Amino acid sequence: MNKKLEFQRLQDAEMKTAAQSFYTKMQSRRTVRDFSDQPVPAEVIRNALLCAGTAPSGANMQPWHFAVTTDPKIKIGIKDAAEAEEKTFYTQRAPEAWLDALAPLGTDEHKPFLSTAPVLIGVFLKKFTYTEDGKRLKNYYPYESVGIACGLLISALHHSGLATLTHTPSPMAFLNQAFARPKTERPYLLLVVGYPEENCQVPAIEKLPFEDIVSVVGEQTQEYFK
Ligand code: IYR
Repeated sequence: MNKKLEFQRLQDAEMKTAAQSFYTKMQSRRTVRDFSDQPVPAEVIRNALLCAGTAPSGANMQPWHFAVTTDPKIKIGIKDAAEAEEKTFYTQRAPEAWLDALAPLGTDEHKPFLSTAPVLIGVFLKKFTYTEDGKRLKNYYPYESVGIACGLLISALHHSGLATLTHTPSPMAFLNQAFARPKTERPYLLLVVGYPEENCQVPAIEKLPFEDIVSVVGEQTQEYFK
C-alpha cells in the first residue's frame, strides 16, 4: 500500500538560493484590479490548476472544485450579479469600520475586471464527497485545505507570469448558478486571472516585517536565528 518517497535533497547552498529567490519572486506579487483583455495560454491555467490540486488536504479528501471560464457571456453574468451584491454591500450592509479598512484599496461596487480579464476561476469547497454508489463521505478540514490550495494556485499563476485578484463577492451564492455547480458545493472565492492593464497602478501597501509576524521561541531558537 505504501511506496518509497523519492525526496530530492538539495545542497545547502542550493537550498539558500532557492529559498531566497522564491521569496523574492513571491514578494513581487501584487493583487491587481485593472486587467487587460489579452488572452492567456490555456496551458498555463491548466498547470496552475493541477498545481492547486497537489495541495495537502484532510485525509487527502481533496475537498475542492475549480470552475474555470473564459466565456464572455458567463463573465458578464458573473459581473452583473457580483455588482448587484456589492452595491448593497457598499451602500447598506458594510459597517463603517469595514469601509474605512477598504478605503486605501479604493474598491467600490464596480467590478469591470470580471468581464475584462480573460479567465475567471470559481473555487468551491465541498464539505462532503459523494461517491459513485451514492455514499456521502465527510471531508476533514475543508476550509484549511481549500485555503492552502488557493495559496498554491495564486503562487503558481504568479510564478507563471500572470496577475490575479482574489475576489470575494458577498454573498456569492450566485456563483453556483453561474458556474453550474451543485448546491452541495460552497463558493469559496473567485479568482480573476490575466495580465495587468498597461500602466496598471496598485495601492502602495507593505507587508509586515519578520519580527511582527514571527515569534522566535526558546533560547536555542534565538541562537539558531542569529
Ligand atoms: N467584496 C467587496 C469588498 C472587499 C472586501 C475585502 I476584506 C477586500 O480585501 C476587498 C474588497 C469587493 O470586492 O469590493
